[in-house]
Amino acid sequence: MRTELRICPICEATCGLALTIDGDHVTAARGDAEDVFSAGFICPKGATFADLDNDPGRLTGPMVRRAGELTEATWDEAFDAVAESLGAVLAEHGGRSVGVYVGNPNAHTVAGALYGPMVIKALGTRNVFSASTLDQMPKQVALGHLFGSPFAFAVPDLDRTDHLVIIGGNPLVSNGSLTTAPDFPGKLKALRRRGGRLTVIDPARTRTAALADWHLAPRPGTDAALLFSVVHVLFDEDLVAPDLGGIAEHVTGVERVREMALDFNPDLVATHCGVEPEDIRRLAREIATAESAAVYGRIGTSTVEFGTLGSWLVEVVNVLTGNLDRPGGVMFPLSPTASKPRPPHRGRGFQVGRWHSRVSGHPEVTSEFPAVALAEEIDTPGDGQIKALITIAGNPVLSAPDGDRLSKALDGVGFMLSIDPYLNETTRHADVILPPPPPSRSPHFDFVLNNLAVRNNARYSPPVLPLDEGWPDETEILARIALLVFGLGVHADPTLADEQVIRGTLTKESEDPESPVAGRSVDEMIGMLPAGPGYERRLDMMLRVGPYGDAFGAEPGGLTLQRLLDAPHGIDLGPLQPRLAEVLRTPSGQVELAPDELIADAARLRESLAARVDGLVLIGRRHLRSNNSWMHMTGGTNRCTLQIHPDDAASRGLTDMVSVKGPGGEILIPIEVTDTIRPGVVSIPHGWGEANVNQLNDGAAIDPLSGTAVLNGIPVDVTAVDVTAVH
Ligand SMILES: Nc1nc2c(c(=O)[nH]1)N[C@H]1C(S)=C(S)[C@@H](COP(=O)(O)OP(=O)(O)OC[C@H]3O[C@@H](n4cnc5c(=O)[nH]c(N)nc54)[C@H](O)[C@@H]3O)O[C@H]1N2
Ligand SMILES: Nc1nc2c(c(=O)[nH]1)N[C@H]1C(S)=C(S)[C@@H](COP(=O)(O)OP(=O)(O)OC[C@H]3O[C@@H](n4cnc5c(=O)[nH]c(N)nc54)[C@H](O)[C@@H]3O)O[C@H]1N2
Ligand code: SF4
Ligand SMILES: [Mo]
Repeated sequence: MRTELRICPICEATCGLALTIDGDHVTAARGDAEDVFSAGFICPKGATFADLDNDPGRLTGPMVRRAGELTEATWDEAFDAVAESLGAVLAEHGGRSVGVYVGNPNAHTVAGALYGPMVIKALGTRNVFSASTLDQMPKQVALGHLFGSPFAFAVPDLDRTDHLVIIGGNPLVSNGSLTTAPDFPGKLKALRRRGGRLTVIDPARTRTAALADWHLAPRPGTDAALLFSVVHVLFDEDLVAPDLGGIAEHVTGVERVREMALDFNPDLVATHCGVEPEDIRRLAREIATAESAAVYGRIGTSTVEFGTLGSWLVEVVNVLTGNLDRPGGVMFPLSPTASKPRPPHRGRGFQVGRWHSRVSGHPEVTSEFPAVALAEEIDTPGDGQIKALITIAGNPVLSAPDGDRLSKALDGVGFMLSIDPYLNETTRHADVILPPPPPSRSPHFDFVLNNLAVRNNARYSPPVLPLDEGWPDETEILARIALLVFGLGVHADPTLADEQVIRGTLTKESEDPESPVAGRSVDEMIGMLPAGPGYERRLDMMLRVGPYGDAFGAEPGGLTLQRLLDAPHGIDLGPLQPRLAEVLRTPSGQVELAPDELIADAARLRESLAARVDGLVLIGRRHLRSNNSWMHMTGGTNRCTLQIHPDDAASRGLTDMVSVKGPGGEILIPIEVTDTIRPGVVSIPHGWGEANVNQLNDGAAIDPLSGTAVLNGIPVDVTAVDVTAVH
C-alpha cells in the first residue's frame, strides 16, 4: 500500500487528492492536506475516485463495428479500422468533411487541452461543435467584445470580496464553474464569517441560496433585464463608482450604456422579472456601496435567450461599481502556461461570423458552430455535408437538445469515431471507440482551468500507475489520429506531432522581440527539454516561456517541469493581481463597454419585455453526486424528478407521474413537490437517459449572439398521467 498524489479531474475545482494504491489499483481517495491550492478539501464525487477509476463499466479496450455490431478489438485492429475508414473519407472528401464534437471533460485532461485542438487543426474543418454552446459561450462572446479576447475571464476574488452576488449558479452543488476554487462552500462560509455578504439570484432556493444573506428568486430567463435595471439604478441614483474605481482611463462606452439603461427602469421590468422594483434598487445599492463586490454569473444566466447580454451585463455592473480588476472584485488570473504578458497593445478585436454554417447559416463563434446544428449538418444532404464524425469526450445525444434526431443522424453518418471510456447513448453509434485509460494512468495538468483559478498556482500530477501493456495514453490516441490526417498514418511515432508543435512554438518565441527567449537558439532550447512523453516536453516548454518561467535558464529559479515534479503538492503563485491593461486586446486598447452587437441586442430585449409566459417554464438543476450524463453510478441521493411548487402541483392535480410536453417532445417523469422552487417554474436535471429532459427541447431557441442553446426557461405543459396505464 502506498499513497500517490493526483489532481482530481472530475470538476473545475481541481482539488489535490491523496490516493491509496494497492498493487495496480487505487483503493481510496482523500483530500491532500498539503495541496497548496485545495488544502485537503474533497467532495463526495472526488471521494469516489477509486470507483470511477475501477468502474467495471469502463471499456477495457477498443471496439470496432463489424457486420453492424460493436465488437472488442485489439488496438492495432482499431487503429487500422480508423486508418481505413477515416482515411477513405479524407481521401474522397477531405478533412473539411469531418465533423468534430468536443465534450466537457476535455477541459479536464491533458489530451483534451493539447491534442484535441491538434486533430481539429490537422483536419482544417469548420464543422467544429462543442459543449461550449450548451454552456459558457455567451460569456466568451461578451468577453470578446468587452476585452478583445473570448478567453479574458475575470473571476470573483472569493478570498477577499466583501459582497459576492451569484446569479444563475449553485456552487454548493456544482463546486463552481468558470471560477476554479477548491472548497467553494468553505469560501462562502468564510466570506460570511468575516462579515461579508452573499446574495444569490436564482429561481430555486438552492443549497447555495439557503446559505445566502439574501435570496432573490426572479423568473427564469430574465437576468439580462434584471441586470440592465440594476445598471439603470446605478446611474439614476448616482451610484457609479468615481473614476470607475481607478480604471476609467481604460474604459469607453459608459455614456452609451447609460442611455440604453434608461429604458430599464425597475418599475418597468420588475413584473417581467417577477420581483419587486424595490428589490432591484436594493440590489444595485448593495453592490455599489460594498467595500468591494463581485458579481458572478453562471449557467442560469448563460444558457438562456439573452445569455450573451446577461453575461455582458454582469461585467458591466462590475465595471460601473469599480469592481473590475481590483482585490475583492473580479480579477484576471494568470496561468503558469499562459503566454508571458507582453506590454499593453491594441488587438484586432473579436469577431464572429467569419464563416457560416451550411444548413441554417449560423455564424461561427470562436471557430465553432452551435451544438444544436450538429444533427442538421449530418442529416441534410448536399455539398459540404458532414461525412465522418469524431466525438471526443462528449455525449451530445443526452446533453444537447433533440437527441432523437441526433441519434438517427449518427446512424447515417459515413464513419463515426468516439474517443470515450464508456459505451453510451452517443458512442453506441460509433464505428470505432477508442477508450482512454482511467485517470490513475493519465497525467494531469490544468491547462484550461488555471486560467480561472481564484489563486494563481502550478501543480502537475504524472500518472500514478503505469499504462497497461499496449494501451496508449489519450494524448497518444489523439496524436495518432492527427498524424493520420497529416498523411503519416496511424502507426507513425506520435511524438512527431509534439516535436512539430515544440519547434513551431519556440521558433515564434525566439523571433518575438517581446518574448523572454527572444533571439535564443531554438535547437539549444529544444535540447534543454526533458526526455519523456511528448506532453511533458510541451508542458516544460510552456512553463519555461510562461509568466513565471525560467526562460530556459535566463531566469534562474523560474518555473520548469522539474520544479513542479519536486513540489508534488504544487507551487503557490500568490493572490490574483490587477492586470487589466495587459489583458486588453480590443481595437481601441480599452474596455469597450458598449459594443454595437450588444447594444443592438439590448433593443431585442426591450421588445421582449412585453411578452408574458403564463404557463410553467422549465429550468435545470445539478446533483452533488453526478456529473452531466456520466457519473450517476456514484449513487447517493440523485433522482431524476420534476421539481414543482406545491401550489402548481395542487392546481393541476399532480401527485405522482406526470407527462411533460415541450417544443421538442414529451417525457414521463415522477414529480417531487417542493417549495424550494418558485411558483411557475419546474426543474429537471439533464443527463438522464430514462427521462431525457433535452428531448423536450427542439433546439430551435438559441441565444443568437453566441449560438448557445436555450436550456433554461423553456415553456412546458405538465399534466397528470394515469400510472396504471403507464405500467
Ligand atoms: N438541459 C440541460 N442540458 C445541458 C446542461 C444543462 O444545464 N441543462 N448543461 C450543459 C453543459 S454545462 C455541458 S458542459 C454539457 C456537457 O455535454 P457533453 O460534454 O457532451 O456531455 P457529458 O455528459 O459531460 O459527457 C462527457 C463524455 O465524456 C466521457 N469522458 C469522461 N471522461 C473522459 C476522459 O477522460 N476522456 C474522454 N475522451 N472521455 C471522457 C464520458 O464518458 C461522456 O461520454 O451538457 C449541457 N447540457
Ligand atoms: N455535481 C455536479 N457538479 C457539476 C456538474 C454536474 O453535473 N454535477 N456539471 C459541471 C458543469 S459541466 C458545469 S457547466 C457547472 C455548472 O455550474 P453551475 O452554473 O453552478 O450549475 P447549476 O447547478 O446548474 O446552477 C445553475 C443555477 O441556475 C439556476 N437558474 C436556472 N435558470 C435561471 C435563470 O434564468 N436565472 C437565474 N438567475 N438562475 C437560473 C438554477 O436554478 C441553478 O440553481 O457545474 C459543473 N459541476
Ligand atoms: S470538488 Fe470537484 S475537483 Fe474537488 S474533489 Fe470534488 S469533484 Fe474533485
Ligand atoms: Mo458545463
